Amino acid sequence: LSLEERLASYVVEGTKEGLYADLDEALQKYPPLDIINGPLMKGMEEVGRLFNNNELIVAEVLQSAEVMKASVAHLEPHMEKADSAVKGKIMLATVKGDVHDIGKNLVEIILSNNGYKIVNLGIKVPPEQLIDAYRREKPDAIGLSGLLVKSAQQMIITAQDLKTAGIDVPILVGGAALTRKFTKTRIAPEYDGAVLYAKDAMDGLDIANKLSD
Ligand code: B1M
Repeated sequence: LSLEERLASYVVEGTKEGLYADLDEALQKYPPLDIINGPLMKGMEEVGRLFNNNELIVAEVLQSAEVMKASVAHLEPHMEKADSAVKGKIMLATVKGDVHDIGKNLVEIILSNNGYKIVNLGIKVPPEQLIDAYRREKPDAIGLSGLLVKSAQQMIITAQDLKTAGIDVPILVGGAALTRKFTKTRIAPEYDGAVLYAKDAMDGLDIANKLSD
């Protein structure tokens, strides 16, 4: 197998045997984010496909997620860091009912490496918790992540609850079940502030930078 194929296969197989040596080799050729967005994400897509076809069980997908997390942690120190002043404070959460956090945590790494102070509220965060944390932390923006189809619906509810609580800072939304169109036609109308869709973590950074300019 080529290096790229091996990297994808660690994720698919859920094994770390040889992973770190191959990640170090890949770092000689590619920037860390390209390794994540390329071979590692390709592995995750395959995991998603196999899971969908009932060829993998949740326990196996958890091992794949573990490999993805370990890889991101290994690559993180090699990522470019802007030593700029703090550009703003962003609160991140995976919405109520959803446990997927690899994408959200990647967003945290990218934003915090680029001058943002991040308050990461974790997973399955109900609107009430988000509102309490908003009042405590006073962030400049709120980032919501969700991968399940029902999480897209949950984002509508969350936006409504935030609005009712009088909150109108920009909301950044991302995750596999969302689209730009859904964000614009279904979530944004329920909220007083801006609701912006990010297709990936880098897009999230671009949007945050535009907001803070
Ligand atoms: Co789950 N899962 N999962 N899963 N899982 C999906 C999402 C699924 C598509 C798999 C499938 O069936 N093909 C499917 C969803 C179906 C649907 O609703 N459409 C699914 C399902 C069904 C489930 C369960 C219901 C399974 C079950 O129990 N029967 C269950 C849900 C439990 C719950 O949430 N209540 C479940 C559980 C799990 C595990 C716990 C085993 C594990 C998660 C572990 C973890 O996160 N700690 C898991 C995994 C790993 C996946 C897949 C395979 C991979 C997700 C991932 O981490 N990708 C996934 C299939 C897939 O996506 N191919 C799947 C890598 C990550 C970097 O990408 O999170 O998309 P992603 O983030 C991207 C962008 O979306 C974006 O940036 C990132 C890239 O830069 N982004 C943002 C994300 N959030 C953002 C926020 C932003 C900006 C950008 O700003 C705030």
